[in-house]
Amino acid sequence: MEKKAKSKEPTKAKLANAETASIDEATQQMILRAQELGVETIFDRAVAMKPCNIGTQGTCCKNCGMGPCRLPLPKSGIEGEDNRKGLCGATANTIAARNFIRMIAGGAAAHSDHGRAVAEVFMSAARKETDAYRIKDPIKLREVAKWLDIPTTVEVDGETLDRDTDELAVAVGEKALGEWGKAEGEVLFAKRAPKARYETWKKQGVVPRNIDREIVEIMHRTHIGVDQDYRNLIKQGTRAAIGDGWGGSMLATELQDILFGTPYPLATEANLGVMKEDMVNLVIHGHEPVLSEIIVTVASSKKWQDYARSKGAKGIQLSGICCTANEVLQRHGVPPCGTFLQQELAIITGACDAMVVDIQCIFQNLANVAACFHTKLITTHPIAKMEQDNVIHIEFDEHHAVEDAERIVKLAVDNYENRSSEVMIPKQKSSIIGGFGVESIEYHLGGTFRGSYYTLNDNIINGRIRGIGGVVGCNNARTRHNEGHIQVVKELIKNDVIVLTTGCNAIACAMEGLLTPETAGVFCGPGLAEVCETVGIPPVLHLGSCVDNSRILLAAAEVVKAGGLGNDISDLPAAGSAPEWMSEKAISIGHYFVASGVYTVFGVTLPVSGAPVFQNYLFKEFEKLYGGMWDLEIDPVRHARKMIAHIDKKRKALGIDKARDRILVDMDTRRAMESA
Ligand code: NFS
Repeated sequence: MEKKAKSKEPTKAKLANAETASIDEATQQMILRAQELGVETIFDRAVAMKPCNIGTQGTCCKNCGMGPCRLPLPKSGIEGEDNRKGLCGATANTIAARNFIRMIAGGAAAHSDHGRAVAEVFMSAARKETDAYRIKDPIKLREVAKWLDIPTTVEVDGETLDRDTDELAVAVGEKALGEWGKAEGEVLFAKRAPKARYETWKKQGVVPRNIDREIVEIMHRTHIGVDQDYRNLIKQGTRAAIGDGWGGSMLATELQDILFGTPYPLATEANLGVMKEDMVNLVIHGHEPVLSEIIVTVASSKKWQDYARSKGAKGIQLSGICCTANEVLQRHGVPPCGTFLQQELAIITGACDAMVVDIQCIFQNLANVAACFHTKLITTHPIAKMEQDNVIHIEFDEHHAVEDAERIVKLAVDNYENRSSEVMIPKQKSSIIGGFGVESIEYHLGGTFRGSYYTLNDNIINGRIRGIGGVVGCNNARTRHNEGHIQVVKELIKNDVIVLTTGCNAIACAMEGLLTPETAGVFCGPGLAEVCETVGIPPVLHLGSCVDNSRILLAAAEVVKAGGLGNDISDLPAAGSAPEWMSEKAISIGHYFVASGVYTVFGVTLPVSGAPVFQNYLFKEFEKLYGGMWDLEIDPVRHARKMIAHIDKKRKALGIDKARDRILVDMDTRRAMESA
């Protein structure tokens, strides 16, 4: 038989279907545009390459040179004893637990190292080694000082005076930096959790000693032949995750607020349509706001706007991707041009004159995409470089922050005239209100008069607000871009659950127009709509970047403190969610939510399905230990309904499951109720 000659034609790469890849029209248009130009994006790669079935189950061990040992669940399931083991005898539970807590270590390290970098810049600013930064929120400085056990007053001639701000800032910076590696004691912010929560952690032996140590210990315990009990492994994962949420991430948020200003609500726009054809487009991408803060100042200065005009542009348009976007959005109103999955698309517009990146969530493929256009891709962080030759590295240092920012802005402006290909910027963009925080929620819902979370609690108790949903996290190219985010959030607000959002979920909601007060009348249940319309807030509150999930923890602690809803976060009618997670940071966040007492549902997949006993421990047994537990639900509507069911369970336990009749009370009755 004659053999068929093999075709010499290169096989055509499979391409993504734009409509099934994303729910967002701007994204769909740009996927098609990329395909038309022959530029490959993550959407195409996700079609061409399937994930590993064993890795997604969490049961591939490559922690030594004898493996990888692969222990997938047999197709027929496990009947009787589970005899699967690696060469050393490690069970599926041990392997999945080791992998899981290594993900926590990766995520906690990323958040915490970000926090440390901010603390270092904070120290330089406090010591006046740089004049690019100064303390912008002295009130928060004093509050944080108290939590770090630093005296905020001094006695002078028998008089108690406020300590000098600069001197206090140095003391805060030094103490904060110590939190990463101090030899004794425990992470000080753990005491910011409600007392009952702290007691639970004490009882379980998971109060972190310092931030770094818990991460290092994960690496030790997961080395071959060390910890081989999934319960003990995850206990260490819990300690490291608490060290992230209530340590590294919280310090990052607090120090950034002190240094750059505590966010208050402001208006801007979101999606690729914020880029402007007749302006220099400089896109800021990454996570650490220390450089982007200065870029915002430089780029908006008259000097540089004039320079852009001298080059024929109408000015400089900044926009952001990922969490750097959330940082400069919440403090300056810089519009986000997209979520994690849209980073390549911003360049494919042909209008991105420069993209400046720092750390985390940055595709290496940006360099390949930038090479197809005139875009200058600039890395800035000593720990995050790229091997491709077309990438420019301008190493940022806070001691010459303004000079660095000016070099970057100049590169972008000078590149404006080099636009070669036709520009195609999608028109889509939505108006948004972003930049909420623990303080502004208190102000908006409590007012200056009350100054507490009482009003929020009151509305939860009377049933207008059914509960609180913390919906956060990434995009994941294995699922339709933004579909999970939007469906989960819409289902929650439809059922009167107020949503606190951060990270890429926040940007997805922004793009969908959910971050406006007007949304309330359209998508919310009647109770939540009434509250939002009365106080003029959106039903979905943008709380910032992923390290700012610490704001959700602190808001939850405030709700507990305000009273009437139990003694602990685990008593609250609240639930967490990451519908499209993909990063190790998301696993660390999910785990500190759970350890803080929150029922937390993830979408897409969770790498524990190959180890049913370990999975059951996380999904069920954990509730007995911490009051919070994990869950996985791929279908977004069912995902939201599971959260609502949990919220209802908590309402019932609190005895507030039957909403009180909404009767108008006169002042005398109200006074009587309040004094009761
Ligand atoms: Ni969070 Fe922010 Fe987005 Fe995911 Fe990445 S940007 S830190 S990790 S992808 S939400």
